[in-house]
Amino acid sequence: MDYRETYFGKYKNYPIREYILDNDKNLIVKILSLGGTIREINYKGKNRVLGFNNVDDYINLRTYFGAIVGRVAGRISSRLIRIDGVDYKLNQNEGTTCLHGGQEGFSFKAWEFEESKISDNSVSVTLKYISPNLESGFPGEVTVFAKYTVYDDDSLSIEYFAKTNKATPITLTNHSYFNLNDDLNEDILDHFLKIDADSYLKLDEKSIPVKAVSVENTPFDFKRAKMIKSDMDLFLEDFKYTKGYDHPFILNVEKCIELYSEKSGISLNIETTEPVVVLYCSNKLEKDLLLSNGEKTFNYQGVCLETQWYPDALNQDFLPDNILKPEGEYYSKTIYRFKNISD
Ligand code: FUC
Repeated sequence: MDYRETYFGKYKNYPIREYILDNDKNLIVKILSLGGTIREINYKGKNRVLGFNNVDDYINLRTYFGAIVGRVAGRISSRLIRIDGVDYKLNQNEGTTCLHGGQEGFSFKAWEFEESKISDNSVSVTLKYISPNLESGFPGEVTVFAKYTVYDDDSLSIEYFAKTNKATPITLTNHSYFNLNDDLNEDILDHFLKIDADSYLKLDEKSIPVKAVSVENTPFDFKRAKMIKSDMDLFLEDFKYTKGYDHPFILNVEKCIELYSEKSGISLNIETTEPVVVLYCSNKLEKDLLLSNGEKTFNYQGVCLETQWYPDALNQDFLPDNILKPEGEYYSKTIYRFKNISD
């Protein structure tokens, strides 16, 4: 187990650090203090996620590559939210919706180093961010910790802890774009994907949930592993605005998600405490951005599997709320386990 740190760049007056968690076997994870961003997941000598090599690209291009997304991941449909009888005006950074915590989202903040730990079978780093009252319009000062742990069985866990001093909605996730091919120039459409979900959320033209629908006989049935492209017919109504999968799946009790590339033989298994995973396949990723290993971006280059609470829960009567109260504590955990089929 090994822990290292380097200087990555500067953002405003903050030095941005890169924290490197290495299990001395097959897995090295690089995390930036900027947005708690996973910049690289090196498994078996190859990088498996999309990332940039400078601070400006992370700030300006707003791809959310590898970042922690918050205070509320996903879209909130209304400008005004009413909490404990008080109206709050949210920042609207995507037309009339507040996407991924708004303009002042957690992804674009310099997080502080809290601690790092090494044990016989794991190495971890914990980052901290204090989100001020009314940041992007949300009520209450929220203190968040994100703990990243790399284990000797080639898994990575991310744990999120948060406290608030006023009732506020909170939903955190990590926005890594996975590509398990050995070559990031090859798209992810022939990755096999399995999602243990009996239903998904149908979306309106602004990608706001309308209702929960059974996956039975729809392209959203991933209960048995199938290639992402198998049923991705872009002429279908479901894909009209999203240009492919960009939908929340309601996970069954097992909460198991599996991604696999036949080309490399590499698989990723995800387990989570969250009720939902949003599947997004970089449908609208800007073209020709320069990635950290020299490749250029294109559509369907990465798969995001964003484990989280139900999107727009605050405004949808058919979905349970995600309000954190001062007496409560937010906790969420997702584990990402890498394997090579030939091992
Ligand atoms: C995902 C999607 C969005 C958006 C963003 C960058 O979370 O749900 O549509 O494009 O990522």
